[in-house]
This record gives sequence, C-alpha cells and structure tokens, in this order.
Amino acid sequence: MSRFTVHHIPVCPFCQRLEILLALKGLAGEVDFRVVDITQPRPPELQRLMRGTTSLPVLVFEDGRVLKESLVILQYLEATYPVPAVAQSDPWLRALENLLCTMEGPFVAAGYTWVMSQDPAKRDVLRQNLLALYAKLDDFLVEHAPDGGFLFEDFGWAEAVFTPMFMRFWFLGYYEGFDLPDEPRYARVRRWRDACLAHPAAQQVCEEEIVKLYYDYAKGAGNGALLPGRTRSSFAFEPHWRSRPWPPRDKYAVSATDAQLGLLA
Ligand SMILES: N[C@@H](CCC(=O)N[C@@H](CS)C(=O)NCC(=O)O)C(=O)O
Repeated sequence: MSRFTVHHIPVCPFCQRLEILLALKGLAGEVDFRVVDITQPRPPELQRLMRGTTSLPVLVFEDGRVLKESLVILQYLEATYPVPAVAQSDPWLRALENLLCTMEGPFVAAGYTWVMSQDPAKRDVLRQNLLALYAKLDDFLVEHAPDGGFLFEDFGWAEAVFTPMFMRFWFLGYYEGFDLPDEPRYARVRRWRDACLAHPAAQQVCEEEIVKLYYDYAKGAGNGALLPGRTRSSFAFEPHWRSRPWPPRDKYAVSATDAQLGLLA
C-alpha cells in the first residue's frame, strides 16, 4: 500500500522531477500517482485539498497533510528516504548542487517565454537570452566539474531538477529550430545535458510526446487553455498523442485546427 498520493499532470516537468527521484531511489511503489486532466476543471476534492492553488504536483499524506512545490517535495522525499542518497551529503558539494539549482528558475522562464512568444521579431532576443543561461551553466560546470558528464560522479540532485527542462526544451528544437551551437562555450553544458537526457531513470517522456502536447504552448496558450477556434487542447488525453500527427513546425504562420492536430476522435 502506498504511503503517499501524488496528484500530477503526466507531461508536467515539475512532476517528472518526483518520478525521477523515486526511480533513482527505487521507490515508485511508495507513491500512488493520480493523473489530473489539465484541460478540465479540478475535481472538487482536489480543490479542497489545494486550498485555492492549482499548480501541481501535490503530495498528499495518508493523514491528509498536503505538500506542494516540486523542489520542496523532493527535499521531503530525500530526507524521508535517505538511502540511496540522491543529494550530496558533504556540505560543500551539497552547496554546489544547490547553487547550480538556483539557475533553474531563470532557465525555465527563458525556455517557456520563448516557446510561448508569438512575435517573430523577438526570436533573436529570446534565443540570446536562453543561450546566455546555457553559457552560465557551462561556466559553472567548467569551474566545478570540468570532467565527465554529470555534476558529480552520478546522476544526482541537480540532474533530477534540470533534466525535465532539458526534455521540455525539445519544443524549442521543433518549433524554433533551436539547438545549442557547436561552440566551445557550450561544450560542457552540452555534455551535461546529453548525459542527463540519456539516463535510464529519466525516460518518463519522449520528444514526440512533448512536441505534440506542447503545441498549444507554442501558439501562446499554456496550462490547457483553449486557443481561439479550437475546441480541444493539445494536452487532452484522448485521442492518445501517439495516434496524432506531428504538428506543423511553423508556429508563426500556421494555426492548426483540432482536426489537423488529430484531436477529434
Ligand atoms: N513551482 C511549481 C510549478 C508547478 C507548475 O507550474 N505546474 C504546472 C504544470 S507544468 C501546473 O500545475 N499548471 C496548472 C496550473 O497551475 O493550474 C513546482 O515546482 O511544483
């Protein structure tokens, strides 16, 4: 019997952080994952538990206590199940991974702002903005972990925090033609990103799923919101994303219909 329930959105990167941590610890059975359909109003029971907030994941204890915010939930799980450790135990190394993780907020914001932008004139600025953050990550890794792929020996805390975002940014490759330039100033962060993407504990989603589900983000509508002229969100569970065609890449000139996106049963 599971000790916790996690209400989550399957393709949500913040929820994937939990899945990765649990996979690393071999603890998937401790948690009962309940899927929330982001395109529908939250069930009243969940609304009551969340006391006015809507953002997922939430961890619910058997006794009814509720914990929100992915990084807080990760810390709770790490402290509750310390073996195997995912975070570093040495204070200096722990500080370093925490320092690296302070960059995740701006990094997430830069990627999502760009994918949601509808103004082609802003593409270059948004690209430079994201590249500047990749360069900062690179600089940090060159200073503290010049060799190897991960920050430390193995996929750990910082990797659990960043990998879901590296995966979401597949949407920038598809809809904005973005990839890290093949330049020395991105070489270390590229090695980190590639090692993260390949790790067996982080394979909960794939590029095709991200690209298809995030089509509406690429058209400026986040969190399951409906775009003008559409009756179905690209985040809908049905029809299953595998059966849908790949969306048009040109997010600026083309607005695909429900039918073109394969969203009609
Ligand atoms: N800071 C939060 C962010 C979570 C978040 O933004 N979740 C999104 C899904 S990716 C969400 O629940 N969106 C729906 C909503 O806010 O109503 C965390 O780390 O848990």
